[in-house]
Amino acid sequence: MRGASVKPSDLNGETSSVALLSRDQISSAVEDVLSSTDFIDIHTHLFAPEFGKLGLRGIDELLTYHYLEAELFRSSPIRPEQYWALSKQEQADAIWRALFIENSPISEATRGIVAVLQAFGLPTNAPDLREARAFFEAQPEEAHVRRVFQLAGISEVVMTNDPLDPAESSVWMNGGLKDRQFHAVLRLDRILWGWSRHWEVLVSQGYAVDEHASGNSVNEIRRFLADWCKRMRPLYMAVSLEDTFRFPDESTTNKILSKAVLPSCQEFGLPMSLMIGVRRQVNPAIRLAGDAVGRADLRAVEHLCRSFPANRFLVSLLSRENQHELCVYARKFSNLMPFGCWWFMNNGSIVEEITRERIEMLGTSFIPQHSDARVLEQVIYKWRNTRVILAKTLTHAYRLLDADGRGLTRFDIQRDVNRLFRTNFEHWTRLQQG
Ligand code: FIX
Ligand code: ZN
Repeated sequence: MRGASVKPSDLNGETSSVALLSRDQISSAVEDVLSSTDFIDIHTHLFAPEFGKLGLRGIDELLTYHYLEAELFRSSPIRPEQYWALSKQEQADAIWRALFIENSPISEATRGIVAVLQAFGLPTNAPDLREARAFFEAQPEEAHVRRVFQLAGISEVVMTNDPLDPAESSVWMNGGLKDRQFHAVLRLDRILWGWSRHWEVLVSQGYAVDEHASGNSVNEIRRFLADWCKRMRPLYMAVSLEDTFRFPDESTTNKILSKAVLPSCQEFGLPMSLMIGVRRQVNPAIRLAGDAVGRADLRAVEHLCRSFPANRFLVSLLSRENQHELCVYARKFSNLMPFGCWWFMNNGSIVEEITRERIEMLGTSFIPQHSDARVLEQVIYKWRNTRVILAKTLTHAYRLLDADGRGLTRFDIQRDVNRLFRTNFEHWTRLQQG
């Protein structure tokens, strides 16, 4: 059974979880444990069924993922303004033609589509999308969600919930989240770095704030956060930040972060997730695909971890060049939890490198991956790829341990995998705080 943690007392005999594995058995034991353990997907852009059309699924959404849109403009003469004028189905057709028929789909994102089609027994080289469309349209929503989770080997996913998004807030105001396989996250981008464009929305909701977050604004933002925590019951609060993010400084972002958000996180026992390193809209013509990456100054993370020792920080960084520093800071601050290989980091070669480095520097005290899925079925290929890389990196680490003279059991492997993909997160959130 997936997700069950194995206790030595449950087992006996030669094949038991407490029998020492030979060097040759390590690899298959690791693969076995990884494939039989359900993971928690700690950061996605998926929505529970009660959020209706906000939840994206099916072949047209899969193909028009912004990772693939970026690739389309490299392999087709179509210009962005022509592409945006097409219907969703026409866009998907254009991407299928350019990236799957006229070229081999060997990039990470295109292979992902092939893996999803294959998982459902659909043709991976069809001349058009008719059969795939008919299949996805015929799937009853809730049963399909369960099947996808099962194929992906995940028990729960964590959403990204923006309280200032009118489409979302109407759901929260009218019953909110019910599905127990989805969890909420209070995402604060519009408040933390978009304050000058969004403070009036808070005013319209009855909070007495001003443009500079001065006077009583901080208390009012805390009241706003308290109301939304009650409504959403989030597992953490979150923000994505540019590579130029600094802390401390005199910005409104830092004022709201240090005087409202972090004290509220502390009050409600919630970690704060910082995703740092995006360079927004370097090419606005390609919309969501137009963001890039920049190396961040991690002294900001250092200051935050030191100045707010009672707060816990989940941190993911977009630049490959920042990854080693993050491990070093995690060794200095136990209130810092590195997580995931975010966005441009989520490619096999880089995931392997980062994960190996994290294991070497942090043992099992980090969270290796999240999917960042925007379209439901993406979790199938993203988690499959993660398991393949993790099997390699964990096997490597265990073989080194074996060579150093410490025998290893399946129980040890199960305990480590549980920690990496479940309990490190559960212990930091109310999932295991009652
Ligand atoms: O800010 C974020 O959470 C990012 O992950 C996304 O907004 C980004 O567009 C993405 O989809 C990356 O995978
Ligand atoms: Zn994301």
